[in-house]
Amino acid sequence: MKLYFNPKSRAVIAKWMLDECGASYDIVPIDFQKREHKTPEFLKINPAGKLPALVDGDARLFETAAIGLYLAEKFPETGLAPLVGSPERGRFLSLMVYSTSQLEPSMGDSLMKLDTPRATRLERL
Ligand SMILES: N[C@@H](CCC(=O)N[C@@H](CS)C(=O)NCC(=O)O)C(=O)O
Repeated sequence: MKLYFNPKSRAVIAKWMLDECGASYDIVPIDFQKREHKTPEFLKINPAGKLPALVDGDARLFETAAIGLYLAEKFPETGLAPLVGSPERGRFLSLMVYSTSQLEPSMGDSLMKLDTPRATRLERL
Protein backbone atom coordinates (compact mmCIF):
# COMPACT_ATOMS: atom_id res chain seq x y z
CA MET A 1 0.00 0.00 0.00
CA LYS A 2 1.01 3.62 -0.52
CA LEU A 3 -0.12 6.41 1.78
CA TYR A 4 0.08 9.93 0.38
CA PHE A 5 1.16 11.85 3.42
CA ASN A 6 1.95 15.18 4.96
CA PRO A 7 2.51 15.31 8.74
CA LYS A 8 0.41 18.48 9.03
CA SER A 9 -2.73 16.86 7.67
CA ARG A 10 -5.43 14.33 8.39
CA ALA A 11 -3.12 11.78 6.76
CA VAL A 12 -1.74 11.20 10.26
CA ILE A 13 -5.08 9.56 11.09
CA ALA A 14 -4.75 7.18 8.15
CA LYS A 15 -1.16 6.44 9.17
CA TRP A 16 -2.29 5.73 12.73
CA MET A 17 -4.86 3.28 11.37
CA LEU A 18 -2.27 1.56 9.14
CA ASP A 19 0.00 1.20 12.16
CA GLU A 20 -2.85 -0.15 14.34
CA CYS A 21 -3.45 -2.77 11.63
CA GLY A 22 0.21 -3.71 11.47
CA ALA A 23 0.03 -3.03 7.73
CA SER A 24 3.01 -2.89 5.45
CA TYR A 25 2.98 0.38 3.52
CA ASP A 26 5.10 3.07 1.94
CA ILE A 27 4.80 6.77 2.63
CA VAL A 28 4.61 9.09 -0.37
CA PRO A 29 5.47 12.54 1.00
CA ILE A 30 3.29 15.33 -0.36
CA ASP A 31 4.57 18.90 -0.22
CA PHE A 32 1.63 21.30 0.06
CA GLN A 33 3.85 24.30 -0.76
CA LYS A 34 4.78 22.70 -4.07
CA ARG A 35 1.11 21.82 -4.62
CA GLU A 36 1.98 18.17 -5.17
CA HIS A 37 -1.60 17.36 -4.14
CA LYS A 38 -2.95 19.21 -7.19
CA THR A 39 -0.92 17.47 -9.90
CA PRO A 40 -2.83 15.54 -12.60
CA GLU A 41 -1.19 12.35 -11.31
CA PHE A 42 -2.40 12.87 -7.75
CA LEU A 43 -5.86 14.02 -8.87
CA LYS A 44 -6.32 10.58 -10.46
CA ILE A 45 -6.13 9.19 -6.91
CA ASN A 46 -8.15 11.90 -5.18
CA PRO A 47 -10.00 14.21 -7.58
CA ALA A 48 -10.57 16.60 -4.65
CA GLY A 49 -6.80 17.14 -4.38
CA LYS A 50 -6.64 16.50 -0.63
CA LEU A 51 -4.91 14.21 1.84
CA PRO A 52 -5.11 11.51 2.92
CA ALA A 53 -5.12 9.18 -0.07
CA LEU A 54 -4.30 5.50 -0.08
CA VAL A 55 -3.47 3.18 -2.96
CA ASP A 56 -3.76 -0.56 -2.45
CA GLY A 57 -3.12 -2.40 -5.70
CA ASP A 58 -5.92 -1.28 -8.01
CA ALA A 59 -7.88 0.29 -5.16
CA ARG A 60 -7.68 4.06 -4.75
CA LEU A 61 -9.13 5.59 -1.65
CA PHE A 62 -9.68 9.06 -0.27
CA GLU A 63 -11.58 10.47 2.72
CA THR A 64 -10.22 9.63 6.16
CA ALA A 65 -13.33 7.72 7.24
CA ALA A 66 -13.37 5.64 4.06
CA ILE A 67 -9.72 4.71 4.55
CA GLY A 68 -10.43 3.74 8.17
CA LEU A 69 -13.37 1.58 7.15
CA TYR A 70 -11.41 -0.04 4.33
CA LEU A 71 -8.48 -0.92 6.58
CA ALA A 72 -10.70 -2.24 9.35
CA GLU A 73 -12.29 -4.59 6.81
CA LYS A 74 -8.97 -5.54 5.23
CA PHE A 75 -7.54 -6.51 8.61
CA PRO A 76 -10.48 -8.17 10.42
CA GLU A 77 -8.11 -9.97 12.76
CA THR A 78 -7.42 -6.65 14.50
CA GLY A 79 -11.02 -6.53 15.74
CA LEU A 80 -11.11 -2.80 15.01
CA ALA A 81 -14.56 -3.08 13.39
CA PRO A 82 -17.58 -5.05 14.56
CA LEU A 83 -18.46 -7.88 12.18
CA VAL A 84 -20.83 -7.20 9.28
CA GLY A 85 -24.33 -8.10 10.47
CA SER A 86 -23.52 -7.75 14.17
CA PRO A 87 -25.68 -5.36 16.26
CA GLU A 88 -22.66 -3.18 17.08
CA ARG A 89 -22.00 -2.59 13.38
CA GLY A 90 -24.68 0.10 13.04
CA ARG A 91 -23.28 2.27 15.82
CA PHE A 92 -19.74 1.78 14.48
CA LEU A 93 -20.73 2.94 10.97
CA SER A 94 -22.75 5.85 12.34
CA LEU A 95 -19.86 7.14 14.44
CA MET A 96 -17.33 6.67 11.62
CA VAL A 97 -19.42 8.85 9.31
CA TYR A 98 -20.34 11.27 12.10
CA SER A 99 -16.65 11.85 12.83
CA THR A 100 -16.01 13.62 9.54
CA SER A 101 -19.49 14.79 8.51
CA GLN A 102 -20.54 16.41 11.79
CA LEU A 103 -17.83 16.38 14.43
CA GLU A 104 -14.97 17.75 12.32
CA PRO A 105 -16.95 20.69 10.87
CA SER A 106 -18.08 21.56 14.39
CA MET A 107 -14.49 21.49 15.61
CA GLY A 108 -13.55 23.75 12.70
CA ASP A 109 -16.33 26.15 13.62
CA SER A 110 -15.13 26.17 17.20
CA LEU A 111 -11.53 26.89 16.17
CA MET A 112 -12.73 29.74 13.98
CA LYS A 113 -15.01 30.97 16.78
CA LEU A 114 -18.12 30.38 14.69
CA ASP A 115 -21.35 29.21 16.27
CA THR A 116 -22.27 25.60 15.46
CA PRO A 117 -25.98 25.05 14.83
CA ARG A 118 -27.36 23.04 17.73
CA ALA A 119 -29.04 20.50 15.43
CA THR A 120 -25.64 19.16 14.33
CA ARG A 121 -24.55 18.26 17.87
CA LEU A 122 -24.98 14.87 19.43
CA GLU A 123 -25.99 15.40 23.03
CA ARG A 124 -24.76 11.97 24.10
CA LEU A 125 -22.34 9.71 22.31
N1 LIG B 1 -13.02 15.19 4.49
C1 LIG B 1 -11.64 15.01 4.04
C2 LIG B 1 -10.89 16.28 4.30
C3 LIG B 1 -9.54 16.25 3.58
C4 LIG B 1 -8.78 17.54 3.77
O1 LIG B 1 -9.35 18.65 3.89
N2 LIG B 1 -7.43 17.43 3.78
C5 LIG B 1 -6.58 18.58 3.94
C6 LIG B 1 -5.45 18.26 4.89
S1 LIG B 1 -6.01 17.84 6.51
C7 LIG B 1 -5.94 18.94 2.60
O2 LIG B 1 -5.50 18.07 1.89
N3 LIG B 1 -5.86 20.25 2.32
C8 LIG B 1 -5.18 20.72 1.17
C9 LIG B 1 -6.08 21.42 0.20
O3 LIG B 1 -7.31 21.40 0.41
O4 LIG B 1 -5.55 21.98 -0.75
C10 LIG B 1 -11.02 13.81 4.76
O5 LIG B 1 -11.40 13.56 5.92
O6 LIG B 1 -10.18 13.12 4.17
